[in-house]
Amino acid sequence: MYGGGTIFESKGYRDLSQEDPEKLEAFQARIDRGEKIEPTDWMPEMYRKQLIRMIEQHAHSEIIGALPEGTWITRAPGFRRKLAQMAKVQDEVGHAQLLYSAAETLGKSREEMINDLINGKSKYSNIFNYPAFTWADSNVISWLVDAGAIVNQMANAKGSYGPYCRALDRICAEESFHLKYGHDAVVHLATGSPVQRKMLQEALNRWWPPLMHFFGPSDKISVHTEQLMRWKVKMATNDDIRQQFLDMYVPKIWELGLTLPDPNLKKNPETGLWEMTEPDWEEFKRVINGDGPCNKERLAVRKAAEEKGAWVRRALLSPKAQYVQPLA
Ligand code: BYC
Repeated sequence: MYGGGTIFESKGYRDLSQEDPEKLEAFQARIDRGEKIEPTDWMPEMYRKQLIRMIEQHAHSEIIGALPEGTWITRAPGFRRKLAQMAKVQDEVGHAQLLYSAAETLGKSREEMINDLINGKSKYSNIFNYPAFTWADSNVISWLVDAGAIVNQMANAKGSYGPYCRALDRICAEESFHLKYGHDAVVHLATGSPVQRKMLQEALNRWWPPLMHFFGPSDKISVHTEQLMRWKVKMATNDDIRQQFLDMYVPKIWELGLTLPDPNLKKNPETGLWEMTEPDWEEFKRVINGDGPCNKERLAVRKAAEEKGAWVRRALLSPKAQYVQPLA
């Protein structure tokens, strides 16, 4: 449905009906008891493949996600903001390292994952295919995209696959710091001059629709949620996480006197749920399948980094590298 070769189209993997029913039952029982599954434990091939898909996409999102904020390091207003922006971007790349390592425990090498990213075979988060025109765009990412990521990751850190959960725990600790950094930067603009407030409001208007997409398609059309929740890879549905985010952050946005570009956004006092204009899922599909405003640029930057860094990898892997003596 979403194109780009979903996991169910590829050959050579056993589907659940081909697995040993007894092993499958015991596996599900472990998950139901809340046990963690570790890399050397038996697991159905679809569980393995789903985890590789999700963790790999998450890792790519961190590495590509470093780019929109990364472009603002050289133009950050002031030395302190520059230092903080640089540290934040570096953290995101570190998250990718943790996640690639977690995905590698499932049998796909880092080289394959990076190649699949560069060749457009693997997906990464929709949101990083939009441009960060102004410093305020970068601040909105640091605050609200990180906030959205935390809501998702705090839930899934309690999931079933040990290496992914442990990586998420570490990532969330750093993301909470990013969130504070982003909030501080947003408050600075919100309480600044009329020009700063206008710049912030315009950035918020730009990022809101992709942010609503960030949590994934609505539960009515999500493909993987049901099985992933049975396996406790996902601990909440896309709509649940979107609702939690709205609950936590819409009041904070309104508190700053900012508005959101959706006239239908309101909390229904009877259901306790946020109502909103249905996100444009056609745009979402286009963007995640390679046709967003910055997809080509993002992958080109990533590809250039890969090519420029080839000599470093060659040098490190060279047999001569092991003879290099550490400095006394
Ligand atoms: N973007 O069945 P569904 C960060 C795809 S980065 C792109 O609901 P699922 C940060 C989905 O892959 C943190 N594609 O899928 C970094 C599937 O396609 P395939 C990013 C999306 O997996 C730097 C199809 O749509 N967070 O914080 O059950 C700076 C059907 O969807 C998206 C993560 O990666 C999307 N937004 O649920 C600042 C969290 N949504 O694969 C910040 C980990 C859906 O069948 N991932 N698709 O071709 C997840 O939690 C889940 O994968 C999702 C989607 C909730 C995103």
